[in-house]
Amino acid sequence: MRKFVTTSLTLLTMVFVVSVYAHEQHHSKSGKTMTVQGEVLDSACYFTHEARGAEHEDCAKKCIQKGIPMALIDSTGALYLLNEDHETPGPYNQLKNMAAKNVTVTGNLIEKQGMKVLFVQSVK
Ligand SMILES: [Cu+2]
Repeated sequence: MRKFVTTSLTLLTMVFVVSVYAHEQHHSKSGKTMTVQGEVLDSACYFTHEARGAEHEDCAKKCIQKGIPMALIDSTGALYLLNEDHETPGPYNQLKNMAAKNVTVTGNLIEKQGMKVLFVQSVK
């Protein structure tokens, strides 16, 4: 009986370790780490009337607080939708107070159907 319990526990541990490993692999395979320097935009005002910069800061803050998705635009005009990395939500939340500011964001970049999404891991 004791041997049965020990064997069962060992098997359970192995299953757990393998599934955790598979999960990690899934994460690292689905994108690439990238650092982007640019301005934090509220996507609603940028997409509808290209609003950005210091004059738009107050509006951008309100839009972002309402939950409108944030985007980052770099000096070449490339746009990245910003998203939360579930394992490190802090830096993404920090960006919500940085509307219209120039920031350096490092994260996991996933590109699908022509859309670039940066899962924020750190902010400078
Ligand atoms: Cu706005």
